[in-house]
Formats: sequence, C-alpha cells, structure tokens
Amino acid sequence: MKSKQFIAIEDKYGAHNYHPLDVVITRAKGIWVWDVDGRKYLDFLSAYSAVNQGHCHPRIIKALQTQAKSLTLTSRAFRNDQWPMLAKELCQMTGYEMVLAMNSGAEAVETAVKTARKWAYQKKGLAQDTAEIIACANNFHGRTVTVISFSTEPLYRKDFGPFTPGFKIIPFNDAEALEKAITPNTAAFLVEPCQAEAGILIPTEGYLKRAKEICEKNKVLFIADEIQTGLGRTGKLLACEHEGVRADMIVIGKSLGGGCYPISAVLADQAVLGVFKPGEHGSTFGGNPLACAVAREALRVIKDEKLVANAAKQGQYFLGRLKTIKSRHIKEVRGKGLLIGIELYPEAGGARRFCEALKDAGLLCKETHDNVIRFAPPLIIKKEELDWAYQRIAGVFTKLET
Ligand code: IF1
Repeated sequence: MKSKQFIAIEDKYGAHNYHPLDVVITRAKGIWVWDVDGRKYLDFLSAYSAVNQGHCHPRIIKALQTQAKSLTLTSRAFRNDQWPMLAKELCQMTGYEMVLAMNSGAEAVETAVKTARKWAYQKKGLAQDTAEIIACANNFHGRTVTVISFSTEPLYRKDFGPFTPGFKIIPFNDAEALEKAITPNTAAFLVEPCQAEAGILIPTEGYLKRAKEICEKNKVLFIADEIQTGLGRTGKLLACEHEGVRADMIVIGKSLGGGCYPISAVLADQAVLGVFKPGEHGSTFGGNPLACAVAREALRVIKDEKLVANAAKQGQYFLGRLKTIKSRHIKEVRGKGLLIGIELYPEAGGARRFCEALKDAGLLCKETHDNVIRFAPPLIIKKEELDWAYQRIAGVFTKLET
C-alpha cells in the first residue's frame, strides 16, 4: 500500500485529534526514518524528544527483546527483579533518594501534583483541600483533566471542563510574580526549565535559581518538569543544572523509555516522596519489568555514548549555523543544546508551510503554535549530519523567501 491509502484509512477510522504531516513511516534506524513509499528522511523531532538515543538503538532493542522473553509484567502486587535496579540506578544518576515510576508524562505530572499536595498536608500542616500549586502561563505538562486544569491554551481546554481547582497561573520567566503569588497555602511551584511547546522559550539566566530561592524561603516545593528537557536534550542531564539548581522534585519521561516503551518517573528525596504509604497511589504497568529493563539500558546508552556532552557540543554548533541564515521571515533563532526553535514573523505565512517544505526536502520537524519551527534531532547526531540538515533548511528559506 502507498502513503495515500494509509492516510485515507487513518482519516476514516482514527479519531482526528492530530494533524500530522503526511509522511507514513514504516522503518527507522538511528536518526533516519523511511516511509512506505521508500523515501528516506532525517528525523529532526525525535518523537518530541522521546527518541534521544536514536531509533531502534541496537542495545535498547536487545534489552527489550531479552526482557520480553523472560518477564514483562507482574503488577506491583508482587516484586520483580528489574524495578529495584532501575530505581537505584536512576537515583544514583540524578542524585535523588527516591523514585516513583509511572507510564506517561502526564501521569507522572499528576503524581508530582499528588505528592506535593500530600506533602503540604503532612509536612507543611495545611488544612485539608486548601493546597495551591503555582504553574506558568503557556505551560505544557500533558493532557489529563487535572493537568489541563492549569493549561492556559484554549485548544487544550475547550469543552473539557469542569476542571480541577487548586492551581494558580503566573507568567513564565518572572520571579517577582512567583514571590507575589505565594500564599501560606502554596504547596509547590511547577515549571518547565525551558518551555518547549510555548515556542522553545529559554528563561533569562538566573530565573530558575531565583525561583528556587523564593521557593526555599517560603517552604514551597520547586518541581521541574524535565520530561522534554531532561536526560540530555539541552546539553545537561537535567536542564536545571544549567543554573546549578537542584529541584525538590523532578518529573522525567519520554526518552527514559529509549523511544520504544513508555515509562515516566518522579524523583525526590525521602522527605518528599516518603509521604506515600502502600495503596495510596499506583498503576498496573508502573515499574513493570519490561519498562525497567528498557529504561536501564536507555540510561546506560546516554552515559556510554556521552549523549549529554554531544547535545551540548552539536547544539551550540548548530545554533550558530542556523543564526547565519539570512531571511526576512526569521524573527529569532534560539535554543539550548539540541532543543532549538526558529521563530518566524507572522507575515511568513505560518511555520507549517516551512515544515511541509522541509519534509519534501527530506527533513522531518514540526511547528509549535503558528510561528515557531521546532528542531529536536536525536542526541546521537553528528556534525556532518547537522550540516546536511542545515543545507536543507537554508534551501527551504531561500525557496520560500518570496
Ligand atoms: C502531545 C507538545 C512537546 C511535555 C512536558 C509533560 C508532557 C509533555 C514538558 C506529557 C509532552 C508532548 C506530548 C505530545 C506533543 C508533545 C509536545 F508540543 F505538545 F508540547 F513535546 F513539546 N511535560 N509533550 O512536553 O507527556 O503524557 O505525552 O507522555 O500531547 O501531542 P506525555
């Protein structure tokens, strides 16, 4: 079957909750993907940073296959021999004392919210049902009802109410606003170290550090959503490290599963994650041995292949190259590590048509909102491959200049 036929079937039977580019991928290896018509593309999105280690990484696939043959699921009614090892390795790698595993990013964010609330009642002494959590305007933390309750994007909220109360919104990158918004009932401040969905917004140097200090002073938990920025994407293992900040709680997901199995996690110290007692929270698949075996190998690949350092080095190089593109359509090129955005002027006719043209040139990336082209290649990418991508990008800007 050809692309057109798959697209017709998907459009007929699949719910229309996405507007994908019309490329039907059937196979992938490393940074490359192939469509059903035999065309080859460079993946410049990495499934929104979930494929940081590259597609079908041989070591991760091997770990998946080996584990799948011996044990996939026990539920947490019983113990298994993979979860303890992942828990230990994750804690050692990130420097936190405890970890709680879930499946999707949104579930892990929900877990962080539940943890912060429980902590506020048990450790901060708040009266039941009074805890407040502060989040930032234009955040993206997932799609569940509670998580969209503190989204500010009408598209993600319309017709989905009623919403979960207990959230307050402040502008991103504004420490004063955080200080003003904190009340005696504030349990936590939840923030993405770089706002990806909002358009790859990198906060001013010092913002995260200042925000952390304000939280500490007021006994408020600082929660970093590192689901997209974490595990090397921005050139540090955790993006908070750019400012020397150690969050009280971090949320990770996406590439923790090496691009082949969903797993997410919340990490914190005993004083915070220790609030849970048996039965208070969980998930059938959370911490399952298949996910854990995959995640263990996914983490080892990040370490062994020095992907964090590569993201920092190649990101800096590529950002510099992108900044040399002369186009009347480009308002700003910005990024950290290999999380990069090109913001276009509204007159450019939208980022979507640039992504369509890039696809035709063999480069897959995705717009975010109307005017930002988002680049997030796998962290295994090399200089020559970035040069190849640069040629395509520069070519598209020349082509669409008029
Ligand atoms: C979609 C965006 C990216 C995330 C952060 C939590 C989650 C995500 C910082 C939830 C997920 C994804 C989900 C995907 C599109 C995508 C996305 F454009 F919507 F914003 F990556 F930039 N925190 N991001 O980025 O994790 O539950 O999906 O595992 O929802 O269409 P999830």
